[in-house]
Amino acid sequence: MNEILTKISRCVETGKTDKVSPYPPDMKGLDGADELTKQAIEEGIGPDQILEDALIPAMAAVGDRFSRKEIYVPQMLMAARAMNSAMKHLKPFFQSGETKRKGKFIIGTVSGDLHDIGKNLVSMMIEGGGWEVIDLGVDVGTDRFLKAINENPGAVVGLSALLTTTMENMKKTVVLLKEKNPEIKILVGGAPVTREYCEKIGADFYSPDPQGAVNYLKQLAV
Ligand code: B1M
Repeated sequence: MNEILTKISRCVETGKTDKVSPYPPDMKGLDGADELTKQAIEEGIGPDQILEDALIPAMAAVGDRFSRKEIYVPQMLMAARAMNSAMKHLKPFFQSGETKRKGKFIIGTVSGDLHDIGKNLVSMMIEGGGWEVIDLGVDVGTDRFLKAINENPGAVVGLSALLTTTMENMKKTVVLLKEKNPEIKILVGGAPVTREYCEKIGADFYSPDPQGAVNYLKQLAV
C-alpha cells in the first residue's frame, strides 16, 4: 500500500489526531491523521482510496480490538477523533457527490433516554465504515425517526437504549417504523438490549458493539 496511506491508517488506529497530539508517545511531533490526509489529497490520492484503504481498515481493526476487549472506550474515542480529523478533508468530496458512500444510516437514542456515548461510538464507526450517518441525537421520538426516513429513502435505522425503562420505547419505535415502512431494516443496541429482545420486538439485528453494527451494514451493502 502507498506509504502515506499506511501512515494515515496507523495514526487512526493509534489515535494520533494531529501533529500536536501527545499520544502515542512514540509519534510525538510527527504529523497526524489531519496533516497526512490533507497531504494525501494534495498529492492526488482519491478520497475513495483514502477511505477504503486507510480509514475503514483502521477503524475495523480498532472495532475488532474493542470487541476482543484489548482496548477500551478511551482508546476507541481517540481513534474516532483521529478518524474525524481525516474525514473533515474528505467530507467536501462526499457532499459534492464526487465520491459515493455505501448507503445512509439514521441513528438515534430512543425517546426518554439521554445516553449518547455508546451511540456516538457506533455512529463514528459506521461513518468510518464508509456510510453517510444521519445522527438524530438523544431522546428521539418516533416522529423524528419517521421524518428522517421519509427524507432519506432506503436508509438503515439504528436505535440505542441504555435504560430498562426506555427499552419499551425502543419496542414502540420498532413497531411503528415497521408499520409505516415494512421494508426498513432496523438495528438495535445498548447495554440492556439482547438478541432475544431484538427478536421479540421485531427488529432485524442486534449488535452488542460498534463493530458488529459495521459488519451487519457491510452485509446489507453487498
Ligand atoms: Co446513566 N444509567 N442514567 N447516565 N449511565 C446507566 C445506563 C446505569 C446502568 C447506571 C447504573 O445504575 N449502574 C443506569 C441504568 C439502569 C437500568 O435502567 N438498568 C443509569 C441510570 C439509572 C441513569 C439515570 C436514570 C440516573 C438518574 O438520573 N437517576 C439517568 C437517566 C437519564 C436519561 O437518560 N433520561 C442517567 C443519566 C446519565 C448521565 C446523563 C449522567 C450520563 C450519560 C451521559 C451521556 O451519555 N452523554 C450517564 C452515564 C454516563 C451512565 C453510565 C455510567 C455509562 C454509560 C456509558 O456511556 N457507557 C451507565 C453505567 C454503565 O454502563 N456502566 C449508566 C459507555 C458506552 C460506550 O457503553 O452506552 O453501553 P454503552 O454502548 C456500548 C454498547 O451498548 C453498544 O456499543 C457501545 C460500545 O460497545 N451500543 C450499541 C450502544 N448503542 C448501540 C446501538 C447499536 C449497536 C450497539 O446499534 C444501533
